[in-house]
Amino acid sequence: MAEPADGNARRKGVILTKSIVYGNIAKYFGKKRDEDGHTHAWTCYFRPFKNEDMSTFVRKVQFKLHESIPNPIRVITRPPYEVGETGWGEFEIIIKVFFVDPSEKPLTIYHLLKLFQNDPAVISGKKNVVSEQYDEIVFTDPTSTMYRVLTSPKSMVPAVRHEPGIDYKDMEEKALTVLNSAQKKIKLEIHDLSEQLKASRESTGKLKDQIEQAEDDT
Ligand code: V91
Repeated sequence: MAEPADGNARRKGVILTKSIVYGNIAKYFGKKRDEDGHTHAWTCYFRPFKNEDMSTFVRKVQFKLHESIPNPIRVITRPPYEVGETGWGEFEIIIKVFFVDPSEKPLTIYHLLKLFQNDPAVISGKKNVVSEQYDEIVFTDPTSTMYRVLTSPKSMVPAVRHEPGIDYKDMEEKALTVLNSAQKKIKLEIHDLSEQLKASRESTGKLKDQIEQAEDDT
């Protein structure tokens, strides 16, 4: 359906955030597979922190895997946004999130695929490796289109599978501490820059007056 004519107008001063979790889970086969030497099955994912259907504001999620893996660029257009593979080694996966509004810059996330952990329960194959990060997407001055899809009430969705044994509350608290201190720092920078701008405007005004005066004198 077509957007309203002002769908691209930005809501100045509005900040909306979305809590997310991304990472991977890995399961050891218990041995090196004869056919291809692969040792692990893994899944890399991008999920909402809270239960919600992210397809209302996410257009697609692109996972860029190691180039030696067939079809290394995997595009997922509907939840769950995840890629499952088998392999033997760790490498960086680039997760690129595209939003419903094409004028919203895609988000790029770097995740190091983790397969190994020095834990007897993991080495024996009894426990899976989980490596994930909590983060927040910050939409500053969203377009009307983004504002609408980010704030419209969501229908109920099946529960997201969060891995057992992970302290999400602790992760969220730690991430929020980092984000709060970053926000304070940015506020200070904005304050300093406004002061600088004010001073520049004053000196521009004075120079304009001098130019006018000089022009009047000729
Ligand atoms: C690492 C299974 C390719 C280098 C040392 C890996 C790809 C790249 C890797 C893997 C680095 C596979 C294939 C056909 C199908 C430390 N692969 N890079 N699947 N980390 O597991 O491991 S591992 S080829």
